[in-house]
Amino acid sequence: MAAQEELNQKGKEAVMNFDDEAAEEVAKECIKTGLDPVSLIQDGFTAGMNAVGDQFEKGIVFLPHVIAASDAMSAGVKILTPVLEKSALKTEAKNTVAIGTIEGDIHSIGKDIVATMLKIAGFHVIDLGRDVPITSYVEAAKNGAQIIASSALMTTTMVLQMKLEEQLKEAGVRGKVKTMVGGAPATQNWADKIGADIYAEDSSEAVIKCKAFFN
Ligand code: B12
Repeated sequence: MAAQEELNQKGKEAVMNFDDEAAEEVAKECIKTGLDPVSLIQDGFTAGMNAVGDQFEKGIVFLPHVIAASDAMSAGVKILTPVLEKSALKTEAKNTVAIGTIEGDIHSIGKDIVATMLKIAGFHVIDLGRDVPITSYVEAAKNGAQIIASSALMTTTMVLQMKLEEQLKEAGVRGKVKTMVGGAPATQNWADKIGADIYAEDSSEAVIKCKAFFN
C-alpha cells in the first residue's frame, strides 16, 4: 500500500475508534513525512466519519459515539489546519466568501473543511460559524461578501436555505452576490429549486466552482 493510503487508513481507523490521540498522531505523522494533508482529511478522517455515520444510521452505534468520532476528527484537523493555512498565505486573498451552517443546525465539520479548502485556494473566507441566523448572512452580503455559502446537514434545516434566498431578495442584495449551498441532503436539484447559484458536493468541487465564478 502506498504511504499516503496507509496514512489515510490510519486516520480513518482513528476516527472509527473514537481515538483523539491517534488522530493527532496521524496528523503529526502527515506533517513530519510531508504527505498530503488534504488527502488525509478527505480520504482518511472524512471516510472514518462517514463510516461512523453509516453505523449510526443502522443503529450499530449511538449519538455519544458520533460525538466522540467527530471530536477525534476535529482533533486531527486542528493539527493540520495551521499547515494548510500557511500554504494559503502564499496566494493573494481578494475574493470573499462568507460561509456558515444554517440556523438551527450545529453540524460544523463539513462546513469547516469547505472553509479551510477555500482559504487554501486563496479566497478570503469569513466563517460565520454554525447555527447562523439568516440575518447574519444578509449582513455579510451587505458588507461586501461576493459568495454567500450555507451548509445544512438536516432535512429540517435545509429549508432555511430557501428562506435565505428570499431574505437576500427582500434586503435588495440578491443581485450583488452569488449563493452556494451544500451539506449532505443538498443536491443540484435542490439548488435549482430554491434558485441558489452554486451547488457543490464536497470541498474540492466548491473550490472549483468558486474559482470558475470569479474567472
Ligand atoms: C457528526 C454528526 C453529528 C455531530 C456534529 C458535530 C459537529 N461539530 O459537526 C453531532 C453529534 C453534534 C450531531 C448532532 C445531531 N445530529 Co448529526 N450527524 C453527524 C454525521 C454522523 C456526520 C456528519 C459529518 O460531519 N460528516 C463528515 C463531513 C466531512 O461531511 P459533510 O458534513 O457531509 O460535509 C461535506 C459535504 O456535505 C460538503 N459540504 C458541507 N457543507 C457544505 C457547505 C457548502 C457551501 C458546500 C458547497 C459544501 C458543503 O462538503 C463537505 C466536505 O466534503 C451525520 C450522518 C452523515 N452521514 O452525514 C449525522 C446527521 C447529519 N445528524 C443527524 C441528526 C438527526 C442529528 C441530531 C438532531 C441528533 C439528535 N437526535 O440530537 C443532532 C442535531 C442537532 C442540531 N440542531 O444540529 C441526521 C440528520 C437527519 C436528517 N436527514 O435530517 C444525520 C443524517 C444522521 C442520521 N442519519 O440520522 N451530529
